[in-house]
Amino acid sequence: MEFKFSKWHGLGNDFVIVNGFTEKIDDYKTTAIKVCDRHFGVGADGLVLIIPSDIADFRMRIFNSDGSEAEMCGNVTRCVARFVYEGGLTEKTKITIETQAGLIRPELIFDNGSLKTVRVDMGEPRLKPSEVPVLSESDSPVINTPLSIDESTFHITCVSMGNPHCITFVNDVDAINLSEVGPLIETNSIFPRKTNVEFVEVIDPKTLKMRVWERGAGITLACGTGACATLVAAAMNGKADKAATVKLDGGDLFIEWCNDNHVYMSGPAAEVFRGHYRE
Ligand code: ZDP
Repeated sequence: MEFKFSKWHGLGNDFVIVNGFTEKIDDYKTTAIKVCDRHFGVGADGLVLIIPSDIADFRMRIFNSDGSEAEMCGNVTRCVARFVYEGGLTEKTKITIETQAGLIRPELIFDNGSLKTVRVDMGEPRLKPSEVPVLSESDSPVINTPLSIDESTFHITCVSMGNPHCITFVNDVDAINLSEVGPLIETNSIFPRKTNVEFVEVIDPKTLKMRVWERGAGITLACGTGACATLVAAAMNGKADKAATVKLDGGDLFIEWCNDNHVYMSGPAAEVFRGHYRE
């Protein structure tokens, strides 16, 4: 198998992006595992395919480094928007992208001809437990609800941005042993499709510090959908305004939960290199 690819990152959350209009990949799952491997492959948190859509400008599919498919993704969307615009696949600066969880709309924002930021309409947060999904006795949102695992109790808030997120507020986010507690929450039986796991420290109502353990990928430097879910969770818990900066290990994202109930994410996207994969 051979294909051309381009390597991108959004705040250090890195991806191999493949133009599925011209390149052919046999088995997405196995290829994702191989390509994402940091020693035997290219090295990435995920493999992304851009393919034709019947309902939007493009469709994208994302596979985590363990081969599982994610319904949605934030950092990828900003990278894909630049990829299709700069690669001449579209002339639009406001693009629609079909994902497994619905449509998202990235917009390239320029300042004097150079790209300033990519702002993405990530759609509405989904809060009903059945939509996250998270098992719960009632169908009202899971907000600050105790979850006991082994000796520890976490007060969790669950938000779907198309993919599941479980947010816990803590006093000191650096004191959390993410590689130990992350997988315990990710695979807990109350999450039928597993979950992404976020620990969040409130610096002030306009500034949140978040670290993430991603479903299917482990610790990553940033998670766009996770940052959106974090802002929604913080606002619902009365801990932050409806617009705030979310500080991640790889840098900052600006998140707004607007009056149309949509969440908007603004941040950078960068291409690092292009290559030709073969095996
Ligand atoms: O939901 C999942 O399985 C995530 N691991 C997918 C990747 C999310 C991403 N890091 C983001 O920025 O939203 C791309």
